[in-house]
Amino acid sequence: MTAITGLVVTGCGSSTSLSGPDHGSTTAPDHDAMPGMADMPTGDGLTTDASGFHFAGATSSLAAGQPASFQFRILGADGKPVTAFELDQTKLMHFYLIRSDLTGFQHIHATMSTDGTWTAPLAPAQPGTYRAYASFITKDPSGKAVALVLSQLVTVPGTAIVMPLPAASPTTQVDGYTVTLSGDQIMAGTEHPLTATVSKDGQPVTDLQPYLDTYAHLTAFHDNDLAFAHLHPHGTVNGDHGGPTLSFEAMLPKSGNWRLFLQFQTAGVLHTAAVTLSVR
Ligand SMILES: [Cu+2]
Repeated sequence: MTAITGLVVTGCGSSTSLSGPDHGSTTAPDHDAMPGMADMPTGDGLTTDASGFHFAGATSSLAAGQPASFQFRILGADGKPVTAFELDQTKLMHFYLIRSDLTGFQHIHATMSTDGTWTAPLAPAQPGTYRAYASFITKDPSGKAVALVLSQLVTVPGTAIVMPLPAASPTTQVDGYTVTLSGDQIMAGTEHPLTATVSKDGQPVTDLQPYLDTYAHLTAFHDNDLAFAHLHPHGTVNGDHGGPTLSFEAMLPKSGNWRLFLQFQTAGVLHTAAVTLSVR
């Protein structure tokens, strides 16, 4: 359908990725130019094990309604904790938490102690079933870089008040900002350019600050099974002048509804916009 078609706002000259005839040929160099991009994981993040590595959470339960620490280790094929990681978008570890109804999103940069134990300080979580993800780059025994997203289920005891998934929409609001998605209908398993445009009070926003080496960080979770996807941004950052358009390469591995979490920063404050995207 045309859920996100026809709403393109081309507010600046950098938004040329939507339909350039040589788009395909520019994709690879773009990714190579960004640290970690060439090693983006391809799985759906739904397993605790991949490529000989194991995600070992210290617990599968968190107390409801209070700040908590989630500790975990990444174990190698030899069963020993991995302690050598590579920077990916300026961080060694990206940790995500999301509830089964795609609410309660948290994106945390965990810190590691010398024995390989990672600690993610979490904001209070409401009762329910969650999935906790670790996204990282490390090296396999042969020295080859491996980018992985591993996850496990985490329960927050109590009575869960499950929210219905908001209907697919090209636009959403957060902290006074409006985020509008545009681009072709996204088909499962193929790369599509996706543009997010940020405005405030009807005016284009052009003071986005760099966040993790980009002007926007976009993660997506699939309705029902919580499959994970990280959408790759185009372009490089240059001071606090990001926006109003943000270009991504969207590769969503399966059809259905995805909940997108777009994080961007202005005046030192991080904003997280959530929107539902329908993939065919
Ligand atoms: Cu992160």
